Amino acid sequence: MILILQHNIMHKNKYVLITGASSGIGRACAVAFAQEGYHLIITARREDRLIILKDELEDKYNIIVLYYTFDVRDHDAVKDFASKLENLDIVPHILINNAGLAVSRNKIQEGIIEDWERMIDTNVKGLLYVSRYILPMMIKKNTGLVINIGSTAGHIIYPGGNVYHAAKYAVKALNEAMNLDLVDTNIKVCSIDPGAVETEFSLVRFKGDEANAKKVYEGYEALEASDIADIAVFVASRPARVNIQNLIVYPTAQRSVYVHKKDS
Ligand code: NDP
Ligand code: 8X3
Repeated sequence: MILILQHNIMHKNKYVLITGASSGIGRACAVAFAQEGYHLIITARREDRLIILKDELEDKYNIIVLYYTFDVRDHDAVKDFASKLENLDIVPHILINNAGLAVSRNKIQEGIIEDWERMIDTNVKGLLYVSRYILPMMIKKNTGLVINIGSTAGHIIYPGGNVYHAAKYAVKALNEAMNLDLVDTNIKVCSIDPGAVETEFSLVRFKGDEANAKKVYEGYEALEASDIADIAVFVASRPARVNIQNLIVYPTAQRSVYVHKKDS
């Protein structure tokens, strides 16, 4: 309890805004930053999960957790969310652009257009919408950090990954661009680019097919969502002069696109 109170004093009144906090890496970031005593603004589409998380973290860490339910692909909803924060006079100190997904693993010539739209609209346009409305608020305070959750899929291609790769290569480009655009501010920008992390990612990719999703993580130890959250906390705890632009993080059993499975 004493430790928790000390942390709260350290980060008093600093908010971390996390998109996609209802599951996986986003949820783990919420827990990790709550442990550090930050207040949270958690967002996603599934309200029931956000409410449970809010109650759990407020009780445990004596912090404020605000939740907002919206789809990052919905430009008007994102704009409306940002203006609600402005009306409350709340400016996030840290923005974690995490909401994202892959859908299917078809070849381009067999691709499903709707899946492509979901990937590009969520991973790229969603990140842009949120950044467009939150960054000006952060710039006014001239302090803070943006963490973009990219992927090793933004660095190297595997078969069937096509449009997901295109989206994550775009996140890599936007991370570099954001760094340049903010060079005359004190706002730091980092992308954390993980390899395989066991979350609901594959369940979403395979449209609820649990058996197929499970196979992705069989025969080796994938990263856990909390591994990425710990790294986000590390990035956020560097001195003001240190800007980590990009971190690539693989499970030990994965090197580039190769995963060493026990039975392989
Ligand atoms: P999960 O499926 O567990 O979590 C994804 C989160 O994104 C959920 O909270 C979901 O919330 C939210 N989300 C998805 N679409 C939208 C949307 N349109 N609007 C708002 N929120 C949305 O997957 P991960 O935690 O693994 O994924 C998080 C990020 O990490 C993604 O950007 C992913 O690309 C990236 N990543 C994942 C890796 C992995 O192996 N798992 C590796 C590298 C990167 P809800 O459905 O409630 O809206
Ligand atoms: C998610 C992990 O391996 O599908 O970005 O690229 S992977």
